[in-house]
Amino acid sequence: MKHVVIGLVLSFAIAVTGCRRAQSAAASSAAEEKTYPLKGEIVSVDQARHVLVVTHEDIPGLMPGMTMEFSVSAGDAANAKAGQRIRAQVIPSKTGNFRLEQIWPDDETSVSAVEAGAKALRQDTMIRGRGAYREVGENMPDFTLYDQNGRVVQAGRFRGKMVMMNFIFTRCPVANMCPAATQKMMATQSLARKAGIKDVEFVSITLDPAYDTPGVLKGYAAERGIDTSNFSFLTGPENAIKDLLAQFGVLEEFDGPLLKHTLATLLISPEGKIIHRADGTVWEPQDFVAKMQR
Ligand SMILES: [Cu+2]
Repeated sequence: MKHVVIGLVLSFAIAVTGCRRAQSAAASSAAEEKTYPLKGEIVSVDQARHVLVVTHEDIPGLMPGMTMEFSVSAGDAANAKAGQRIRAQVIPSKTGNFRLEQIWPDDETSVSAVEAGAKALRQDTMIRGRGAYREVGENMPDFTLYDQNGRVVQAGRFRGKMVMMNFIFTRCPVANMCPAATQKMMATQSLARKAGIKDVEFVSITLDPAYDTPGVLKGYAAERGIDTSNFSFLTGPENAIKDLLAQFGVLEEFDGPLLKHTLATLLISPEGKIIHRADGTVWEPQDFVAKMQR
């Protein structure tokens, strides 16, 4: 255990220079804009214009409840369906246009499943205490998160399949950290397919759930042309992500606006056991494929 801790600290020190979440001009100007929490139901979706018609509850300080149009990102538009309940942040513009960001599913079934999952994970992490970190040979922790489509995904869904898992965030601006990790996951997915390996799933969990909503992850995958038939991007409540990172041994630390983190890439057996782990950026897609073939 001691060796593991030292190993992690070392790789953290090496990787610390890596990934920094710099605030772009757009992000910082967005941060200065006043936002208002919204709860409502999607009435219709205009995919071409990226516009949702939403019936929303009263928004104190902004407007009473009504049915109106909001512009959204491409990823949020792609996920939206009439009849969905959502919560989001409204950003009014001076031109009288209203934008929705931070869109999350808000139907009772999804919310209670994800909350129950986060609570169970919290308890499990507390009970494990200093032994929260799961080494190779242990089972992966249970989790309930949202995928990039806004669907609830539980760890159990991957039983019977191998899972290659890593941790990234979409705003990571450092080319050799998260962007490179995503490229290598894609390369592994393609190599595994060419090698005829079936029953393998690729999973990237966000380190930055405050920004990475299902719609943001959807946009991230779409912009990169990622084949999401067996590659999902997961997000969820901040406390659940924090507990998962502790259990998977991924270190993360905010230094002002900068998010510094380590990288870990894991292979999980069809029975849910962690069978291989690569820390940092130095691993080869073909090594993971070779391990999948065993
Ligand atoms: Cu990164």
